Amino acid sequence: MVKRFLVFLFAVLVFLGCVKKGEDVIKIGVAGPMTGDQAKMGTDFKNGVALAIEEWNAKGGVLGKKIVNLIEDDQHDPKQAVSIANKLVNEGVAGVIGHFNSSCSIPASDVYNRAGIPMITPASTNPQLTERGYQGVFRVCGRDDQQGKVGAEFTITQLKLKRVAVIHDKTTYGQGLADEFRKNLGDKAEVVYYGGIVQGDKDFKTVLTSIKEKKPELIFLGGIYPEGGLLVKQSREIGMTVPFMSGDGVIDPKFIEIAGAEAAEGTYLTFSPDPNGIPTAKTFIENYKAKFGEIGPYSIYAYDAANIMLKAIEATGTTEGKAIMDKLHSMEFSGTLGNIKFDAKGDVTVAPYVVWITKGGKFVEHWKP
Ligand code: ABU
Repeated sequence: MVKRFLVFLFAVLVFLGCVKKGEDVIKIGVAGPMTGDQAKMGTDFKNGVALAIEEWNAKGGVLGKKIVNLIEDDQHDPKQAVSIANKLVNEGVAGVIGHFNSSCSIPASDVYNRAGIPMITPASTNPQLTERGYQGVFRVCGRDDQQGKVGAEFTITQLKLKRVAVIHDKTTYGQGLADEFRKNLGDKAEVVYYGGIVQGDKDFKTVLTSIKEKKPELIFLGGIYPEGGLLVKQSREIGMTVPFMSGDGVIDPKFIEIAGAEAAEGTYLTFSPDPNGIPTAKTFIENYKAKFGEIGPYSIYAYDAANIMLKAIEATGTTEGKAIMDKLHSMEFSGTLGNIKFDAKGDVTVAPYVVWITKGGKFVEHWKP
């Protein structure tokens, strides 16, 4: 009698939507800085993944199930990244697209690895992420040992500069990229200043004055656009006119907005080639613009990462983590950015970094090694 009552009660609860009858959706986690001064990057991730999921759901979802995205904010804080990684694992995600910052992706990947859940970061470029032998960690972007080399090569062979100041923001990404840039200069240029700044600081005039005294011919920053924009603005304010160079962490219109178009004019950065010149990216760009406005630098990477994860789930026929990871390692994916294949570490086999320049308030592709 009691048993029959419990069966009846369960059926009523299912009917009322209080209890889910098995998993009727496939959950994909989206993690990045959704609030704070780097929120533009998190928003680009969120939008890119949302567009991919909307397209899949319009075709019936994957494995006959609707796909839902669970968006979590790591506030570009490593501790918060671990906390939301645990939350996503507990919510039963089949895979994660994220995080943005290498300093978040690395500790969060420990959590996903323990749980057997694959992650694909659209943007974390620190080499260490894929150097720890985790089978389920992937990135669709390149690595800082690749982009640091291109930045140094440009400085030596194109700008022909001999005295360089190197600054970083003391993060895994910022310091790592600064070190790769410095290493690749070798003995071809002298590093006349090397030092760190603190993320979130607003006044860099003291450090810039020390740098100015060393008479560098170029300032290189390993860091993100909020500090990059301020450094450029304030270096011009104290009368420094030398070129400024950075990496992919500053390629966002916010950098130019913070620096001011005049101060940002002629600044260099390394990033992958302009998607506007890639025929396979055309439809994505049109659809994204219609829905969200201008694409951000990593919107397209988030879109490709989500599609790759979903294609791997579809091809595997399951949401079992190990099977998806094996599929991610063995498949070749045709993405909007071209064909993507992962190597044994989870890195892309091709990462074509180029140098961009800021001209007339816009980023323009400038030099290809
Ligand atoms: N790669 C740009 C910034 C994100 C990161 O790697 O920390």
